[in-house]
Amino acid sequence: MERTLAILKPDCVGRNLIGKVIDRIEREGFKILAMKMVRLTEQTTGEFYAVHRKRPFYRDLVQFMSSGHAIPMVLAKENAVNDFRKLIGATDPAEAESGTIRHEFAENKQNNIVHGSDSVRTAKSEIAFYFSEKELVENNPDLS
Ligand code: IDP
Ligand code: MG
Repeated sequence: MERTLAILKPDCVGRNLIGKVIDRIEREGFKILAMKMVRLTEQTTGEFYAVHRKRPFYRDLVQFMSSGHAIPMVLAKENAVNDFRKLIGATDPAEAESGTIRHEFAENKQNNIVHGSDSVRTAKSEIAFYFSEKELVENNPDLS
């Protein structure tokens, strides 16, 4: 079963939207393999988003992602990576299709509720960034 990394961002947690967003995720058929609540440091978010370090929005993004608690989770489903990107919608909620999580809940291009890996390769490294093998395999012997 394909896996992807999702993160409920600090705006999602701060606006009490955790349950609503997880409901959407589960209704689309994703299985949550692992999940935890974390308060990320600027150092950690900076590393996670290192691919964007030359972009003008990088500093603000790093500050935003470390401004409150966030919830990384590992999701499993056939075509999990692409299906989750479809479910969350475009980066900018103004461009996200109706029915997508960002269209429904996001305030702006930065505060856009949720992260989703953009390829199977990225998903592998992003999952390893937040979760150990122990958390993934020992908790899910039948799903490993
Ligand atoms: P994605 O989350 O849809 O994959 P990326 O281009 O990978 O979008 O950007 C990572 C995150 O950086 C976005 O989810 C958003 O929070 C923030 N971001 C991207 N582009 C902008 C921008 O133009 N202005 C402000 N924030 C941005
Ligand atoms: Mg991205």
